Amino acid sequence: MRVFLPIFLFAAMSQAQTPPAPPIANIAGRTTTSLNGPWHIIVDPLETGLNAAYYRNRKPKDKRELVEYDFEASETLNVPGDWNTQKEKLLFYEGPIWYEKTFSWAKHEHTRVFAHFGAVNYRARIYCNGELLGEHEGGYTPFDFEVTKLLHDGDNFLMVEASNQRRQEGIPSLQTDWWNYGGLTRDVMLIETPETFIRDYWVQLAKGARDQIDGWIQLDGNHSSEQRVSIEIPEAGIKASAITDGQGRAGFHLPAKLQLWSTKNPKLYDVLISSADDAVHDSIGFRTIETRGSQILLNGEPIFLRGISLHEEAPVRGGRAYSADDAQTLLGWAKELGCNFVRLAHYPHNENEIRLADRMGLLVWSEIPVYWDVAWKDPATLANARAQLRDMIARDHNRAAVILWSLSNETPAKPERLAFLRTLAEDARQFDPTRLITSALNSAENTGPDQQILKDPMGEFLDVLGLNEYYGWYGGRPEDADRQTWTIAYDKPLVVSEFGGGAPYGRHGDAESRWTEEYQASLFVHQLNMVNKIPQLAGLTPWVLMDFRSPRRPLAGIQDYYNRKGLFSNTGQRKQAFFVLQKFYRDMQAHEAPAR
Ligand code: GCB
Repeated sequence: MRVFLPIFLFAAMSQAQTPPAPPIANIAGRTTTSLNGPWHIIVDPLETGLNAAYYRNRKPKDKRELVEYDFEASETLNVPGDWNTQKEKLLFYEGPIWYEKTFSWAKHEHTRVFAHFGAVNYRARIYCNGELLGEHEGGYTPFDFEVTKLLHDGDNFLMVEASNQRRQEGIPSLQTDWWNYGGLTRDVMLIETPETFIRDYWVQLAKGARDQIDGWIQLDGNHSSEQRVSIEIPEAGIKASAITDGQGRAGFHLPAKLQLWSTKNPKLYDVLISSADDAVHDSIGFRTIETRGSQILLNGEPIFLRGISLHEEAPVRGGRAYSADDAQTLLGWAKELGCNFVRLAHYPHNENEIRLADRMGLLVWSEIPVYWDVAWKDPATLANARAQLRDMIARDHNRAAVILWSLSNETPAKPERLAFLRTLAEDARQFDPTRLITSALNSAENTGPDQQILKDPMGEFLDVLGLNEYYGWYGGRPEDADRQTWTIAYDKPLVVSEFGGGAPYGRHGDAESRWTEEYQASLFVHQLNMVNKIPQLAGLTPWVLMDFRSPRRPLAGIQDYYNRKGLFSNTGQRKQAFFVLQKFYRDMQAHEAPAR
């Protein structure tokens, strides 16, 4: 009799595997072969597949042999894409699904090949031609595994056991107010590189300087000899080279006369990074971002962040967004609203979206899913959060649009949470000394009738404070917001990172009746009136651009498993509150200095 291994295997194996290195930068600038499209799948709620070694992808050798799976005959799912919205039976599914893709390959001399995954939610165990490549934890960051030695000419197969099982120790942990979309949610491809290739590079203005580029280039491969690497920005007349050290790394400091990237003029330069064997093009913008007291300065000038929060939820089609078209619709709506800023809640969104923000001149707040309560005392949880932060920053550290790295959202005021988040802040500063660090806080306290104070100790080590408050929805009445006063205990910029209320599109009534467009619009009017009086206010990202699926929102006929706080419905209709915020932003722009 076969003994069934317990489902803890995923966790046990996780400890034995080292997490992959930071992802290869700028996949769009590489030689790639897409593995998108249909993948065969087996839904495996009991984790039978590991014990039965599905990863071998076997066929019976003769008519007597028992093999109880057959990928070739199995149903398919489209990649990229969550599984929940592709098959009705999987809408609420949480557990493992095995994915298999057969592809043909012709080997080239002196190249290396990596299997690249834009994101797999939440844990992935990856196999190539039956061999385990490794594991990855975290549903929103890219990763790659080398497959050079495992590929052969002809047919090969990749296999992924993807599991969206929630775990107490996970990042996020057990509770979220968004759908736990599982699967291979972003692009999958093979990346072919020279034997020694440019893995990553940093080309940005030095902190606070408008005429100096600071940067580095990191090679992967043979580091034993010094190698010449170069950076060229033809349009700015920049051409420089440097020699790598024993770790394959070269740094450079270059004087530069550049047209700065701004929200009004999102200028991007063609940048060419090259080494003896490799060359990568990128489009990079140059700008500075700093704070002075309670102001945020873009290129040395104060800027008010006219923003909106959004989930990575596909408009109209539904499910996890991933495409350039999805990004165009969502960010197009933000622009129409009058935004110069978006808060990409609550996890790193896909690269299409960040690249589009770069081109559209939309500033970005990017966040890791340290959401509500997590296992603060568990070292593995901290290591996982640190890896997600590292990889979020690694993927987007050359994007001018990104100005804020957010470490967390609404974490409870427990002493153990502070050490955890302080470590993340230190990491973020080390990975990226130029951008600002924030977190969405919700620990304001009442100090008297109609008086609140935000003095969360995290404020000590953040550059910008985020404040989520739901006056008029989870407590208080919208019209009473006008009387509320807020004190912020730090002389730092404040972004009110959430407020809002729910209303299905087309549900009308008086402004005192919940779940009506009128109530939501009135809440916006009073909220804007209230927050506009906070002296430190430097930006807003109300909750939320579009209605999104959430298992926490079952109210029949109204929510139907959607969080209805969107200014847009999930099918793209504008609610009354959209026009309230649009007017507020338009009036603000009318009074703004022209150069921003
Ligand atoms: C919050 C959370 C957000 C929720 C929102 C709500 O404070 O940060 O993820 O979706 O409130 O609608 O309650």
